[in-house]
Amino acid sequence: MKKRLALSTIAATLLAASSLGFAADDTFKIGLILPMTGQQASTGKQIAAAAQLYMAQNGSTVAGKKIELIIKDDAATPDVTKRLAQELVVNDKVNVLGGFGVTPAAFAAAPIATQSKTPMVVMAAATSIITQASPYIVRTSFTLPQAAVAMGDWAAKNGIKKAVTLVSDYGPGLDAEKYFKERLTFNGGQVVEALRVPLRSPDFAPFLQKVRDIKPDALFVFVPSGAGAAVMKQFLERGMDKAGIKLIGTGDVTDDDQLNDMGDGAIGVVTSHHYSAAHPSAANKKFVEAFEKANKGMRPNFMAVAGYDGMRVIYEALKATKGNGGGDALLAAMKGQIFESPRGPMFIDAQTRDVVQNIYIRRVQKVNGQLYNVEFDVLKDVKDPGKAK
Ligand code: VNL
Repeated sequence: MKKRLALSTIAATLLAASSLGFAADDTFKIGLILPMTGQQASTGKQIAAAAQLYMAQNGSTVAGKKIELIIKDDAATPDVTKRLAQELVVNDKVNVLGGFGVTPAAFAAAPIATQSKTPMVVMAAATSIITQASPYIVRTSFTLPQAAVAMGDWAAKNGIKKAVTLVSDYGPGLDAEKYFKERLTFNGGQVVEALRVPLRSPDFAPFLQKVRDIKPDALFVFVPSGAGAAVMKQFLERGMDKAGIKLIGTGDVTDDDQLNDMGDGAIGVVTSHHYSAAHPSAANKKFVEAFEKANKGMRPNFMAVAGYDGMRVIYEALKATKGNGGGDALLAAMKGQIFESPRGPMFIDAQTRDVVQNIYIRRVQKVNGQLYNVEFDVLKDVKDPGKAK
């Protein structure tokens, strides 16, 4: 009863806000909700920096509208995300919502996007099902099934018969675990143990000790961006690499934000992902150089590229609607966009509103004295395998 009352109050407020119509002024507001503090702060920092770079490079006036970027910190806490999304829609009257560092944050904001008909550009969260939480969601990051399936194929073809999976115990981790296992098993391999660690303040030590005892051919890991260095450190400290256990995973674990500080022990780790700062294209070279220059040498990671592309999707939608489209028109103009991203070719599938992109197989190598994920194989135009089920 109480819940129903609260929901109807929100709906009434949103209705009142939207019936006022679009602000008669010439501003176009983009409200990004990002984890700028707390455990996922690196994700917020990367996306905010990339969004600001995109604006610096492409100007802040589009189709006669002055773009205003509003960044709010939710510390990856869904209750806060929800409140901020409401405030941005009702008080600030943003035209587009964006950001969303973790899956629970994206889910918390989805009903607000639906009720207020505000396009919501997901720039980080990567659980497959997120795009189904609202018809107003468009995603520019990736999905864990996209990346994990590629690793399941690669592992089986590269002598990995027995694997253990170790994932953060929430949406993206469960997707990674499921799709890696399905694919490895399909290819004749086996997951002998599936370990899940808590998302908040994870202690990897007891889990890694267990893996050491099992001694599989490989340990497949998914942890969210920002947690990879801790896993790598503990893995190496236990001498697991020397014991013949290969570390593999989705590219979240060898995140470009942390990779260069992981030490030479990380060399040789193979992962699958949609973006590497070492992606050899002119567009990426330009992006990485400009990003590093604007951010005191900070290397862009897969979060940054999704923020950058997310801004592009918003800018192009604003151009296509000539500055006077509401939420539905903007959303329609986001669907089906196709362009060259620093990651490679990228496409927003009009049916699913999800990203279709290349998934690369990469190996950590030293290039000019720095550690990078060097791409050596590619699966082209991968759709989210989660959508087919
Ligand atoms: C998520 C997925 C978050 C992949 C991540 O880092 C990540 C998520 C913050 O969906 O919560 O690398």
